[in-house]
Amino acid sequence: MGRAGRIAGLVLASSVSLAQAEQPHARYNLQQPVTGIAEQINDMHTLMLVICLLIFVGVFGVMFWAVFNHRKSKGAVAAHFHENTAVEIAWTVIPVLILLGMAWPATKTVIAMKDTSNPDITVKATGYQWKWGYDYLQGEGEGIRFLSALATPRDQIEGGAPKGDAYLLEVDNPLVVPVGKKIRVLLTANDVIHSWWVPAFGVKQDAIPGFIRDSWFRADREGTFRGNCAELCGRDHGFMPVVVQVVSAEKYAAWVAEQKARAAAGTPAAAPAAEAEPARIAAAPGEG
Ligand SMILES: [Cu+2]
Repeated sequence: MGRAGRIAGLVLASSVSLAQAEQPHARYNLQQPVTGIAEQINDMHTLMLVICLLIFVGVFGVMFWAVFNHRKSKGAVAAHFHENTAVEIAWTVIPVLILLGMAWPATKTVIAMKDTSNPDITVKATGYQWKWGYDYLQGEGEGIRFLSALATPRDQIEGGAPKGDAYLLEVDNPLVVPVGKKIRVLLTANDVIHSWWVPAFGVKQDAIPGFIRDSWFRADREGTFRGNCAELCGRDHGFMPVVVQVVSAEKYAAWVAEQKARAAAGTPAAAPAAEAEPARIAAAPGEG
């Protein structure tokens, strides 16, 4: 298998395991939505699928009905009509109505996705080859910074040990956020374009060097939610998962206090390499 094939295989494998991790039913559908936006995306996906199915059945139904009932062996003679105004209006107006019916909810959702105003907490996520850096810029936890890198043991990747449930979707330091709060995520990258993607939140935003983009989510329930870098960003593209831990307000406050204490003591435990220079991060060992 060539290099492209290997990359394609990795992408496929990581997205399949992403869907299956913790949610066996997600094998055949989108992941269970955890935010209002993801809920809207899920509903829209179902709506569009139903519309497509109806069009499919309608078009093929008429086609097969015509083929069977107006076949030559039955003595059917083709009708010759041109410039039938009624038909032309119908086949223009009906698709326009269908498109408007799909564009209306889609536009509403896209506008809601872009509304990053009034966040409770703002976090900057920086994509590196191949890990994520998180900076809590505003709100409870302000000042916390750490790197979040793949924690899947090398043995599992090389086939020396059985693969865990969250294979390639586990990190050393997950992003921790409180439940029910609006989290604004600012995105940028240090080297190449990455993409921060958490399907259950309905968030997928490119992280582009030299630019700041943003997105937001408000998780409805606690739990651990997983995603991947969704932009082909280099050799270890398939090895830079996104893990978000949504916890209660109390647990979050405790976590913040712990991080602050660690920072004050200078212990680089759960928040290591806060000041790590990009050059060293890019050349971090342990990959490949
Ligand atoms: Cu990436």
